[in-house]
Parts: sequence; C-alpha cells; structure tokens
Amino acid sequence: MPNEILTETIGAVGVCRLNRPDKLNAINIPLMEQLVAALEAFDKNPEIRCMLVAGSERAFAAGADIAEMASAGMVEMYIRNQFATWDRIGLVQKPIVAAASGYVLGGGCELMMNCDIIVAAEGTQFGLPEINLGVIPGAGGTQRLTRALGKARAMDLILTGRSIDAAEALAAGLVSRVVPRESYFDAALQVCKDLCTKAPLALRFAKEAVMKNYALTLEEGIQHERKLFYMLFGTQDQKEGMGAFVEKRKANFAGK
Ligand code: DAK
Repeated sequence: MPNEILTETIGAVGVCRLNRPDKLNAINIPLMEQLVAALEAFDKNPEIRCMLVAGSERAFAAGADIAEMASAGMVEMYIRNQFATWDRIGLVQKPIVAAASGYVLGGGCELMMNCDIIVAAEGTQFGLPEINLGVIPGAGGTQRLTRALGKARAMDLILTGRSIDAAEALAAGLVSRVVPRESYFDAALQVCKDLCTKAPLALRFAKEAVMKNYALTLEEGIQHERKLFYMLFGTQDQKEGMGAFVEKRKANFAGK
C-alpha cells in the first residue's frame, strides 16, 4: 500500500504529513486509515506528548477524494462505513495541532476541525464546498463549523460553498493563530514544543474538558431548556412577574 501519509517524531512530537501532493492531499480511504492508525500509535507511545498534522504548502487537504465516491450509491456509501475511521480521531487523548496551509476544503476542513489547535498560514483558503457537488458535508462539518463560527457564518459558508481566507477564519474563530506562509510548519511545531513542556495528564484532561462542550446536541440543549421553562410556571415568581406586567406595577420577587 502506498504511503498516503508520512510520519516522523521530532522530540516528543508525533508528526503526520498527508502525502498525496499531486492530488492536493485529497483524503481517500487508505489515507484516513493510515492517519488514524498513526495518531493512535502516537497516542499510546509514552515518548510522545502531542501530535502535529500537516499537509503541503499548497494544500492541507482539498477535500475527501471525489473520484473515490463519485460513482458510489447510497447503499455502498452506507456499507463502506468510512465515518467509523474518522470517529476514532475523537478518541485520541493527546492534543493534536493542525498546520493549515493552501486549500483546506470539504473533508480537509472537517479533518482540521477535528484537531485541537489550528495554526494557519497566511492566505490559506477554508471552505465546505460540498454544496457544489450536490451533497453536504458528511464528516461533522455542518455541526463543527456552526459551533465554531455561529449559525450566520456557517449557513453562509455551507449554503454558498464559498471559501474564506486565513484572516477571516481567524476573525471568525475557526483558527487560533495565523502566521507567515514560509514559517507555518515551524510555527505549528513550536506550539507543539510548548505543549510538550506542560503536564501531560493535565493536557489530556484539559482537552477532555473542553470537548465536553460538544456533549449536548442542540436538540438536547433545546429540550433541556424547555423543561426548565415549563418548571418556572410552577413558581410564585412567574405569577408575580407576569401578573405585575399585566397589572402595570413593579414586580416583587420572593424567590419561591
Ligand atoms: N478529490 C479528488 N481529487 C482532487 C480533489 C478532491 N477533493 N481536489 C483536487 N484533486 C485533484 C485534481 O483532480 C487534480 O488531479 P489531476 O487531474 O492532476 O490528476 C489535482 O488534484 C490538482 O487539482 P486541480 O488541477 O484541480 O488544481 P487547481 O489548482 O486548478 O484547483 C482546487 C484547486 C482546490 C480549487 C480544485 O482542485 C478543487 O476545486 N478541488 C475540489 C474541492 C472540493 O470540492 N472539495 C470538497 C470535496 S467533497 C466522508 C468524509 C468527508 C467527505 C465525504 C465523505 N466519509 C467519511 C464518507 C467530504 C467530502 C468532500 O470533501
């Protein structure tokens, strides 16, 4: 099997580079399987404290491999169950830093959003252009982009398929650092080296705690909110507050 990714260790950093430069690192099934296996191996390796995922300067990844799925039908896509591989990234405990550059599109952007800290080269293009292929993002893009950018921006990007550059991505909160193009890899590596100086268990726990933010779905959150809303109609304060409004007087709340 060709090496769809290249791995190396730099100090205590496990580096994974996507290695399909002639296809702009389009993510095919072997690439994702190799990437996830490498991340899991680094995660288990006690010598490694964090991981760095990078592409080439021209493309972090221009999406999932369109050629690989172009002729697949619904049943074939379902049976392939490729998302099972992607989901394993979420089980990696050590921090993953992404060095984003060039094109970060579709599945490439979704892969990047699975990473924990994103360092982007100036001029990097981010987008979820699946709409232009007659589909929608399938590897978490509609959910993660909306959580990262908010509904207004996510709708804009996902429905139009347009890209934003690194400056806009920084302002919108999709990435946390933008650095000169010529030094993006070194800058991301420097972030990793900084993480390597931190308490390893605290790093894992901090990552886990932040990820808990994703634990409730919007639907669960809305249902939770609704129950609390109904419960307030069992309080005196609700009667007092609304009653005072209707009677055009100031409310006097007793906290009951
Ligand atoms: N898939 C396959 N090949 C790709 C590719 C892609 N996403 N992107 C680029 N390539 C290939 C091109 O076909 C070309 O190959 P050759 O013709 O040389 O063999 C080579 O990379 C260079 O690309 P271009 O010649 O097109 O280069 P340009 O500079 O002219 O244009 C571009 C760069 C990024 C604007 C253009 O390549 C482009 O529009 N690429 C497609 C971008 C895109 O639509 N990305 C979203 C793909 S859909 C899933 C998980 C995730 C997903 C789906 C399923 N499962 C787990 C089931 C996600 C879906 C997507 O990402």
